[in-house]
Amino acid sequence: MTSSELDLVVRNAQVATASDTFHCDLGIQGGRIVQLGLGLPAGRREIDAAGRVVTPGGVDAHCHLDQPMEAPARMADDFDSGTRSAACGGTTTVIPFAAQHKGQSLRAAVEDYHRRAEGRAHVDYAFHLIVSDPTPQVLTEELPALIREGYTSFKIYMTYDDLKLDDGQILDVLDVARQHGAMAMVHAENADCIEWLTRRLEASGKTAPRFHAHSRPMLVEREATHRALALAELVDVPILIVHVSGREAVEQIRTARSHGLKVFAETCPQYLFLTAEDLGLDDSYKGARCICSPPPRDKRNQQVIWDGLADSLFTIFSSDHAPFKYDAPEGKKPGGEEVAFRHIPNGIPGLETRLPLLYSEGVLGGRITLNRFVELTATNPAKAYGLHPRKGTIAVGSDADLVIWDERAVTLRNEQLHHNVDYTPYEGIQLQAWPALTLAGGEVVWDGQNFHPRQGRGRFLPCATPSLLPSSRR
Ligand code: DUC
Ligand code: ZN
Ligand code: ZN
Repeated sequence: MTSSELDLVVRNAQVATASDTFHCDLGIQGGRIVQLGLGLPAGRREIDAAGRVVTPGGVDAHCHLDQPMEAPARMADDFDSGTRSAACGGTTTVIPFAAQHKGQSLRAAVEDYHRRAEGRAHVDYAFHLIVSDPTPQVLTEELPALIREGYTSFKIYMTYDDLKLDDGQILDVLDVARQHGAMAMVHAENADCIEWLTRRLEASGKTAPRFHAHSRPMLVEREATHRALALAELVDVPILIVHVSGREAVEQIRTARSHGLKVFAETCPQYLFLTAEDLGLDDSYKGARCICSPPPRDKRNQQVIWDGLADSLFTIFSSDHAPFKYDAPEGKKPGGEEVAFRHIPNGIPGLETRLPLLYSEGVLGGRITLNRFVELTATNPAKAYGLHPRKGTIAVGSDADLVIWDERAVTLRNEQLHHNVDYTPYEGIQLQAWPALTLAGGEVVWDGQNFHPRQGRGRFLPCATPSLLPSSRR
């Protein structure tokens, strides 16, 4: 190939990968990176990245888009608005969840979810499964077949009545992960403890949003994390604990690792930038905006999470984007009412703000290295879910999914975001950077001012076996 055939050259970039930072030009052809070098000849299009850091497009491996909910709740973002918002915040691959409802076949859940995504996504996407009804048919036929077809990760819940599995069911599902080399993700909170505490709070009239945090103290997460780790040890399979919120779960994970267990861990922006006080200091309903599970903790626990990001405790940094409008009957005010916390949909938006928050406070705040930022937000999620090296890195042959960073002061306002939610939990926060440009498959999707849609740009990505798993499991 002659270099004149290049579609695009990104010039003078300060490229960061999970392992290295280096200065070079990037040659892009047919949506992929085909050359990395110094002094590449002119391309058909040129972008000057002089003085700018360039990282791989983000891989958001935990987000909920258009996930069917029990009425009246409805997610505010579908694949259109959710992936638009992702792209404008530098994320070029999303992995939301195809959730099985009890009584539904897993295959039907996947087909339904494909219909929701098809033709609407602006960035590439894969699916995790949520297994809520592990019938013999699911365990012996559907799940193994779906893993073979590229759905190589699934989430299991230890709480939420409509999703939770008991310990025997968890063991059965983990055994399928072990046999077929899939990645099992666990939502670790003890359902019975939450129910018991919630009833006690309700009995004493404590139903305001802030009591959500009281109903799910760290002990609840600690116990379930410990149990999930024990169940995985019994089955002898690696697991990934999602949305770890603070010290007690972190300690369980560190201890399990020190005993040689293969455990991966994920955390999210809400555990760095929010505390339980954001759910309210009094009985105001506004705190409903920040209701998510596990709930945000306190400043000391934020530091524990930062420490785990800086050392090797955490594998992945995801958003857990679960978008509900605040002032809406299908959102945080079910049926238009201010209801008791147990009835408020759980989840907060975060697809667009995940990378700028961590880049600003983590990298520019001196808490993590630039390479660790790339590892947590792109490379490891791509490896954990079988998308690497096509996604999650900057290398010859990888998709040309890139973020060019603009290191400038930004005061975050919901009106500048592109999701379909009427608030951001991070309103008014001072950021030090925002993507100046996002490239997805070599096309500009965000230029720092405007979003550039193209119908059908986002493609479905079947996942390979996770490359973070030991090779004997692949
Ligand atoms: N917790 C979850 O487990 N999922 C979505 C949102 C939330 O708060
Ligand atoms: Zn969860
Ligand atoms: Zn979630």
